[in-house]
Amino acid sequence: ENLPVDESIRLNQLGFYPDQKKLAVILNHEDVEDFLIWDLDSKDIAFEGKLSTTFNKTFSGTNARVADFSGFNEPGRYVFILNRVGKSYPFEIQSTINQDLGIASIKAFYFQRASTELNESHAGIWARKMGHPDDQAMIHPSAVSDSRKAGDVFPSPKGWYDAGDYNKYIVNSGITVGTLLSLFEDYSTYFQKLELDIPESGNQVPDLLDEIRWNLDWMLTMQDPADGGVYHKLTTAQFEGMVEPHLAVSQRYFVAKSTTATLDFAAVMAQAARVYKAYFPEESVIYLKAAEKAWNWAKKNPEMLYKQNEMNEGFDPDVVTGAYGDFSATDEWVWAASELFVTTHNMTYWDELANADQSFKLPSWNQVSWLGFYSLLRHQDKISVLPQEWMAMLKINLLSAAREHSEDTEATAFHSPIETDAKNFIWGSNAVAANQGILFLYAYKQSNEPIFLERALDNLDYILGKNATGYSYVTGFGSKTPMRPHHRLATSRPDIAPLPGFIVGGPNPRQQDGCDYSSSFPDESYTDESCSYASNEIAINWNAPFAYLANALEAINSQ
Ligand code: G3I
Ligand code: 9MR
Repeated sequence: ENLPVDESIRLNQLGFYPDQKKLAVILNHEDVEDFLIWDLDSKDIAFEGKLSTTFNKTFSGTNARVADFSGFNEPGRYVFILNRVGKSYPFEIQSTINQDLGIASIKAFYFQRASTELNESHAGIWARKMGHPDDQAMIHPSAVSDSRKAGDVFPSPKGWYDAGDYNKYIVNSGITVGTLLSLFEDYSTYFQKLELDIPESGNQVPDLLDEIRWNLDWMLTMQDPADGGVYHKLTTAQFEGMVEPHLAVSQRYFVAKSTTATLDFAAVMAQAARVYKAYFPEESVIYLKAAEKAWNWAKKNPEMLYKQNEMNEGFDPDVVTGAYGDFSATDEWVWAASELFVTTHNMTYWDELANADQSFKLPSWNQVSWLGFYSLLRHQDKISVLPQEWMAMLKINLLSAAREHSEDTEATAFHSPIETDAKNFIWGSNAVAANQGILFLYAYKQSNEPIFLERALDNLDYILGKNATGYSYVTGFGSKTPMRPHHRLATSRPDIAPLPGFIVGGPNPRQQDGCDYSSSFPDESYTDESCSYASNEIAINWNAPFAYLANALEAINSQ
């Protein structure tokens, strides 16, 4: 037990469900054969096994072997010991292993709330003063319309800070809220009782829906009531310094309406209208009206794409914060039409879908068609008016994509789907892992094939430590976790631990931040430094799919 922790042993640093596949990956050590699982409570050997004889190569060429201890399923607290080498970080085997993780992944959104103080009773040591009241946000010259002129001020409070910065962007809020509402729709029984310990806890509404509403309230303020168009973002002209929210007081602007923001808004509001109907019937009506108005604006303005560089010519002040620039709205039309159709059953929206590209595209902020298709599949029993072959094609595409993303997993060094393609390592690669996990869970629901559940868990293991850097990429969960995320709420409070429950962006070989990275290999391009916004920032659109994955697995396992 006094063995040193050996970093060549990579495994999920939280642990496993009793009947789950359990793997550790061992780097180097070609000569070692035997491993054992040591029980930290009884201080005894609990299981003995041998490493695989197959060597897989990492991206950097290192030999990797697996230790498979799936046959061991006694609940408890353990370390993995490699004979003559060392031990792993501790882990547990437990039937609710991801419960606290799931709760923290959603509580993270509470920590991101703008326009409110956080009290110690809910936020603990992360209590903070109110920042960004956003009661006097200004119309930027790019956002002028018949009814609103430059310099006019309107309130735009609440919402979640997007990421490590303090701005609020509709496009990114869109996929975030859509993913969280889908999590609720897919596992509503589980969320009836799940407590997040937020100010609204104890009312008659599931906490997840209370939390999401904080952002919906803000999103509503981003629609111009005169014409239904939705502003792209609410932002300072430049990023604020790394200061606490109440000290970040630069003027905030409503910036340019865009087609993508307006359609994402329409999709989210349409979905919210049906989800909240049973809890807040009046809001539900408001949401649907807002969605329809947004849709109508987009119909009249289908080409208003947000191009930040063009916008900066001639406008004062220049706006240089997150662009979320996306030069095709094709997928946003699909998403909005799908959600509006599911909620209203109005065939107008089907017209938009009939000739849509049904091929699978992994969701990301600039690729949202499958948020809509997931919703159509989720509600397939209630929308039987749609042509059956068309719906069948969606299901076929879903399952074959899940197979494709899962293929060759066993041949990768870390036995995870994200590792099967170097192209998965983009800015926010950890959200690629999480979104693949969601794909697998939908494929599992549609087919009942256990391999898909296993693949979702493979990517969760990857996120929590079975990977090329040995980090568990979620703050506060695991033994080696990000301590210096690019997160103004954290960097401005160096005296306390980073806020828990946040997944960082993860390995990104393009390294656009210019920080020092110790490696340039795709899955090693990560540095736990606060300068590293390209690998170590947190963001709501990454936490949402991560929250989906952790909570859905927990819901499935608790059934
Ligand atoms: O479109 C290309 C694709 O063709 C290519 O294969 C791929 C290879 O890396 O790059 C793709 O473009 C990338 C784009 O994201 C779409 O994924 C760009 O290189 C990359 O620089 C860009 O990164 C975005 C980043 O902002 C910079 O604009 C991230 O997706 C996005 O998550 C991030 O979002 C920021 C906000 O702007 C501000 N708030 C924080 C937030 C998180 O970092
Ligand atoms: O903090 C900003 C982060 O949220 C963005 O993702 C990133 C890329 O747009 O930019 C960060 O801000 C940096 C800016 O781009 C350059 N100057 C330093 C800023 C803070 O590190």
